[in-house]
Amino acid sequence: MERKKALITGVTGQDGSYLAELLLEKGYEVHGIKRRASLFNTQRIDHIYQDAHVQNQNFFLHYGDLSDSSNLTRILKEVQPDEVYNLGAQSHVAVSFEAPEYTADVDAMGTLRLLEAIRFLGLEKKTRFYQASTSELYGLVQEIPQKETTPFYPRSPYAVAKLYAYWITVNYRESYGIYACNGILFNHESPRRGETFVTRKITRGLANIAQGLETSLHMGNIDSLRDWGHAKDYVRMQWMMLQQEQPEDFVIATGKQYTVREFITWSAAELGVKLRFEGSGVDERGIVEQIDGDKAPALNVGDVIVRIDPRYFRPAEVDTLLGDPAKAKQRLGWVPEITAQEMCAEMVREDLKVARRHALLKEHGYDVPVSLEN
Ligand code: NDP
Ligand code: GDR
Repeated sequence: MERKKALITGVTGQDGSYLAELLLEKGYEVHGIKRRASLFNTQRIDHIYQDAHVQNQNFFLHYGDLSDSSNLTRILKEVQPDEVYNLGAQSHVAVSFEAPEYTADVDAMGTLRLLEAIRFLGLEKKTRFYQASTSELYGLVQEIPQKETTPFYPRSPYAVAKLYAYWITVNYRESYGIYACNGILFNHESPRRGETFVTRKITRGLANIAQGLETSLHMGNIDSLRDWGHAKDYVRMQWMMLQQEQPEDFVIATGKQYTVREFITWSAAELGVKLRFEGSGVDERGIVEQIDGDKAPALNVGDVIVRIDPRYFRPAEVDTLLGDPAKAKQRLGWVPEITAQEMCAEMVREDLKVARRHALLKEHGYDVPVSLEN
């Protein structure tokens, strides 16, 4: 039997890298679209990418962009994929307030461009389509927990763009019989998470502080509640959704929620550092979080200051998200295997390794690449 071909947009991102690994393990020929950038941007997939000059490759990269229809159509024509995973997006909610038009072009129109290319090339019966939809669609929450039938109320240009993408995916399924599904994924993280999303900002920032590379952590709304899972568990479900007889939309979540503040506290406990919260938004207790005493001396860095900085507040916030993954469990037998706390510990461990390397460099007089942009 010929091996299946998959095309992944956003292959250089967090989910793209885990999904590419999964599909390669399953024997797929995997094609990914990467953007041209002035610096290397394939760090997350370098370990699975063989030298392009070697024969018998099963992982191929194509330059492309979701804003470019002719490019997408050409790649689809060349690859003739059995499955398309549309993971590419300007995926940062706060950035979408600063670049709303670009976000709409890539996240909304980009999805339409791919679906139109499938139709234009007559691939409706061959190519299955996965759309990376999001819990941000629920925004101003209408029901808790949120499930497939919960009404949407998007609260950012990102979420509004993703709302279009959600519905155009449904529409092409209903209008042209394309096997197209939405995975409505709640927040999922990993050591490969982009550095400016809240979890990674925390684990990276605190690891750097613990190693004396930074002095404080500047945060926005630490009282918002999220349902955090692990990206590895979630890409497994992306694949499972495309293996069904009939295309359907699924919520993917853990069914548990925690505050950003709790995530900070777990990370500090893992590192054995003490926290002190300062700045506007600090609660009435004056907030001194005492962390597990016997771990504290190990790094001996004193109190870590978490400063609340309104710069990270959003014009409209999504205060609480909690998903109900019952349908995914009943229909596909999917359950998440990694808890938020385990994931946090893994992220801290990985960021600490990097911070230690950087601290060693610094100790020996070399420059340390610590970006303060967050
Ligand atoms: P990332 O931000 O890590 O990755 C986004 C990917 O999209 C990167 O490969 C990026 O390329 C690429 N990309 C950005 N703009 C374009 C463009 N104009 N054309 C082509 N590719 C582009 O996101 P995640 O991996 O975390 O998320 C994957 C998808 O799932 C996204 O669509 C996101 O919106 C959605 N989602 C994510 C959730 C999460 O919690 N992680 C939850 C729900 C939905 P480059 O590397 O060059 O920047
Ligand atoms: P989110 O993720 O907006 O839910 O979107 P993010 O990690 O950016 O924010 C989560 C919550 O933390 C609050 N927060 C901060 N966020 C960031 N980034 N930086 C801070 O300093 C900070 N302080 C507090 C935020 O206000 C928010 O409430 C992610 C993305 O992956 C989307 O692409 C995806 O669709 C959704 O998850 C589900």
